[in-house]
Amino acid sequence: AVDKDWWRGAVIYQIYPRSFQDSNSDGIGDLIGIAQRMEYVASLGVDAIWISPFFTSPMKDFGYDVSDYCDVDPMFGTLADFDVLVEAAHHHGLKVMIDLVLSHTSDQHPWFIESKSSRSNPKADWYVWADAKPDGTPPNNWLSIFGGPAWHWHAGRQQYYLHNFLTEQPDLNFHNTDVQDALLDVTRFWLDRGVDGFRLDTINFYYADKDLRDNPALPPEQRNDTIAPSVNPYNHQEHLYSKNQPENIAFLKRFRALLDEYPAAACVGEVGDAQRGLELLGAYTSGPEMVHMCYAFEFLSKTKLDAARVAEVFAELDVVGQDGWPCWAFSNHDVMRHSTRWELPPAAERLFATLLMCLRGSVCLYQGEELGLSEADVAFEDLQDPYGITFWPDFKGRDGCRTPMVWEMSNQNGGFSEGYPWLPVSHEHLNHAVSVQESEPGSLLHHYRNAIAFRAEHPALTKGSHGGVHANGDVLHFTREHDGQTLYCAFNMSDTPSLHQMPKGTWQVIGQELGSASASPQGHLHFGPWQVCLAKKQ
Ligand code: TEU
Ligand code: CA
Repeated sequence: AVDKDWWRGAVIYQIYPRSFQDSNSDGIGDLIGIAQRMEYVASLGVDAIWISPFFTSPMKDFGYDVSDYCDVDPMFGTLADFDVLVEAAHHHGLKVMIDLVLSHTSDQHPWFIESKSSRSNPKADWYVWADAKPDGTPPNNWLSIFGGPAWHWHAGRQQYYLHNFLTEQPDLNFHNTDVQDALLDVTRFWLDRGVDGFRLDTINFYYADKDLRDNPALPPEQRNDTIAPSVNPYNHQEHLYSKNQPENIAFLKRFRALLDEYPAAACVGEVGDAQRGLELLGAYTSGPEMVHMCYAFEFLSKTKLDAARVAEVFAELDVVGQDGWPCWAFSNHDVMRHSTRWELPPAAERLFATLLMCLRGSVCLYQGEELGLSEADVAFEDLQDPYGITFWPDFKGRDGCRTPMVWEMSNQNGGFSEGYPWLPVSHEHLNHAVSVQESEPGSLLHHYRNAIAFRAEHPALTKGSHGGVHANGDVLHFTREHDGQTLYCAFNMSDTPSLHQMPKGTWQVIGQELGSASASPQGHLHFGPWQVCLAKKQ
């Protein structure tokens, strides 16, 4: 029987195809390379892979600018290679999720080429076009995440078009149902080809306000400056009309209805919103006709993840409702790797790995996270990310988390490629290569395997509810419960020892392979630095 609920509590391994494994020595990872490494991915014990975009693309945003949704970019291979990859994944019991970038296309997509050709062609209204103000300036004050106004002047049509990201990523007009239908056809194409699910890029950007009203300024106390406002004022605006429009829900319901025609397809929607993230997560995932889960940004920020912060996030999540299903991540292809971002000592990396595997929700692991890779130092001359090139040195972009995966220490490119890698392999990373950690029983890689296996063995962790997430000083603790199984999870999120009292009841300490602390008969826990305690109710 098909398990329709496979995504609930799943561990999803994110693969950035350019940087995973190169099979033909051109210095760029590809689909056959991924297929060749499926055994490794399966050995981690994860449930699924999410592959960042591999579709035909001019690569202005490294694949997040799609010019043909139904084909593979020659750089990554062919549709036949994709079939090989799906077969390899399924052979190892892994689900395949692909990354659908539906909010915008590349400016080289045939839809856009047609749309820009006149104001009267059949696709004239497929993108968000608007006249200039009388003085020639853009129709409103919306800004692009990647810098400057969100509007680009097109001399041919004598109009502006909307782009929330690069100028080469024009936003589709979701108010037009033909656009929606075309995107659902794309989705069906991949479902028919055997994919098990989707990561949906920027679902909160699908619709733009029909009247294109100006965005208000964001109150100072809500501003979250990752980049100085003098450099990029994006975070000083409340994206009230360019984002999070109520109509998104209606489209997502159409999307879900299509998925439900297939036996067990699931999706995770990406909702990046510094202010309303959890509220939107609740709105988009609560109920069987909504998206299955939302990708949560709460643990991707610079804010140090201490016990109080984790408790606070879960308390907020309780407000949005127990129905909502988050998908947590500490690292991805857009943010600084978390070991560097949070300056974690090795013992803390282990604690965080265990914690991630104990949270209610699903989990994404980003390639190399299981090796404890740090953010790579990429010199300006080697930068590839347009976001980094624009804002250097205030913001160094996303290349530091996108350098190639390291498989072998002895090989100069870490076994990634026999060619010249598109981004340099970090020399520091070589010490953490898979081959090194495989042969060390106490390595972080083995710790991740143990933590993932621990999660998989306990339905309370994958499917269970939690009885409130609490912070007692530096100690984070909660219970997880499912079908008569109750687990207790406690984490000393600090480099100083700590005393903690377990809840009433008889508990058997488990998870010794994860360094679980033993308790006194009275339930006293003497935590060492960054130690955890996992226990099962008798
Ligand atoms: O990222 C979306 C994105 O950039 C947001 O998370 C943004 O940082 C946030 O909303 C700011 O408030 C996705 C992809 O992951 C990224 O690689 C692409 O560049 C982007 O979409 C555009 O497709
Ligand atoms: Ca290649």
